[in-house]
Amino acid sequence: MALELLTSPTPNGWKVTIMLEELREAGFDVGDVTVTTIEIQKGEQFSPEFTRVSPNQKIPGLVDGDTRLFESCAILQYLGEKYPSPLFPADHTARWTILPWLYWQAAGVGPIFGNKLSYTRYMGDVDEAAKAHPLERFGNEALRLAGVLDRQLEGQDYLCGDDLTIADIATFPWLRGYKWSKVDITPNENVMAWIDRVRARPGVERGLAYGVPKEEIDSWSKERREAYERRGASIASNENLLRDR
Ligand SMILES: N[C@@H](CCC(=O)N[C@@H](CS)C(=O)NCC(=O)O)C(=O)O
Repeated sequence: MALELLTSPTPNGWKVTIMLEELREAGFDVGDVTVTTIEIQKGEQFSPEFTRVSPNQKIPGLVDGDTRLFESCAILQYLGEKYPSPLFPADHTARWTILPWLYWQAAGVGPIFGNKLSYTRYMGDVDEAAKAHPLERFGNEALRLAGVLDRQLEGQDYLCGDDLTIADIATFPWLRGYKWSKVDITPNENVMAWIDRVRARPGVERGLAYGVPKEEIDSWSKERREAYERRGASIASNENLLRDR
């Protein structure tokens, strides 16, 4: 039965499309994945159909037969277990090297870079003075996290050693968007080299092309930038948070 991915072209969505393409690169036949785009600026994440897959009403969601999954990192782990490879090796010790970094991404990098991005780009109707504190707090914490990543990458190509793993796949989409979230991670040389290394992989290239014209993967057109700002503004609005009450 075909995997069904419910997603959107955002950092959390690209984690899963990159994973699927990296699995194909690793030689697995993951089949014809049915990809359904959830238009989050239109509120499709709140539909009863999507909520059945993702009770948290956020993309991505994955359906594999009777299994319904939400949370991007859980989906990466599920796919890694289903298709054993260096992306998530079967070996116990190797798994427990990777899993803390996967949790670190889910609990730290995603929320912190995501909040920094929201205050930097999307909350156009919030007073500048009111934004100053969250911008400072999330900006400083994002820089600290980039420093943690830089230390971890010292002397190794990927987060957990010589191979790309689900921890890299989870972390990469947020770090590569540092200009968009305006977090100056550039002094972290190991991180910058790692971004280039991960980005150069054909599987990553194909995964990032989901929902984005190939020629715009790295250089955004005015239209795309505006579309992201509109979408981000509707997601970041307080109205969106109150939607399900
Ligand atoms: N922790 C979740 C975060 C998912 C998430 O924040 N998804 C965003 C798009 S990147 C979303 O669906 N936002 C819609 C909303 O907040 O209403 C994961 O890793 O899957």
